[in-house]
Amino acid sequence: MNSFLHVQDIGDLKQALTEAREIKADRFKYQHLGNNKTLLMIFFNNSLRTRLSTQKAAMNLGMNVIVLDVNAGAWKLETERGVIMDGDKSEHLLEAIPVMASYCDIIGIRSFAGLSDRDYDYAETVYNQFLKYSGKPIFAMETATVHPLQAFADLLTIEEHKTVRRPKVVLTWAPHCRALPQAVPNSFAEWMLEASKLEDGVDFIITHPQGYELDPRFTEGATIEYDQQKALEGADFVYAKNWSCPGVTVPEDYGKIILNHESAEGRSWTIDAEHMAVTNNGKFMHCLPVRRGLIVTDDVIEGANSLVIPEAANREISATVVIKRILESLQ
Ligand code: SN0
Repeated sequence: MNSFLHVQDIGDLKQALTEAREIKADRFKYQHLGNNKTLLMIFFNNSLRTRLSTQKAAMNLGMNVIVLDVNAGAWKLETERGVIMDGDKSEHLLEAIPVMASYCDIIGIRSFAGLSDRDYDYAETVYNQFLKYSGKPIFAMETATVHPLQAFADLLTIEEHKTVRRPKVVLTWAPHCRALPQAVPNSFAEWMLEASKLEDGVDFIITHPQGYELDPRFTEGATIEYDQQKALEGADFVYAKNWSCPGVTVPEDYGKIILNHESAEGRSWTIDAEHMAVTNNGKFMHCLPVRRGLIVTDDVIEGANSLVIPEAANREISATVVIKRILESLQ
């Protein structure tokens, strides 16, 4: 595996899940694989779970790890070509990439969407520059449009906690005070739709206010239900997430908040006990970090049906599987 962005990159999903369970039972099983290999993790944005779980995963595999926070001590990096660099950015990514690549064997990248230029974000410009100019295998630690390590961990969590053969999984938009990327819902939709093709997979529904339609390349074939209450009825898993306008129906709205969290309608999307009451004793999921009172109420996230902690713990497992696959392709 030379690049990890999409569910297709992991190959057979059932096999990947089997491997995840095997690694969870013995997470140091492949410790020889990473001997004398170095992972470089590059962060253009904040991180807690990704940073810790991916480093732990690399350590499970016996690797050395270097972490670079681009915004905390490195030169500010220019990412666009054809600009006169007379501002605050001292170094161009096109020199920085091969330099960084010379010190490592695998690169993980966190680079959020800028949310101002849809084409730039959806072309995965930064990620693809790393792929092109590093000559190393690259994996996404949340890029402009995807967060596959999260979606893989989410699928594993659903598999572990389901009580019926084909659970009903609902992705619901929830209000937020800041404009957030679409990476998490994009990947969640992509992975759930792939899982829905499995015999013992999932039934997947997305609910969001009008105008928040996700890019069809991630939701092709998904059921969209604009009535949140109707979508939540009988749900076995409720996956809440805010995202800003994907600009699918109104391109000028890309990256904007189009339903304010302070409006009555916005607030009506917050997951509380009343919302959970119509589900099938549904489990609550969120990738974290989560804003209480906006996305979810304290009682729901602290309740017995909240999976947010096991979900985060599974990030170590998904990352171990992915880095293991990359190491195997380097052998
Ligand atoms: C990121 C997002 O993509 O929504 C990372 C999630 C894993 N979330 C945020 O940036 C939340 C920031 C905030 O202020 O709540």
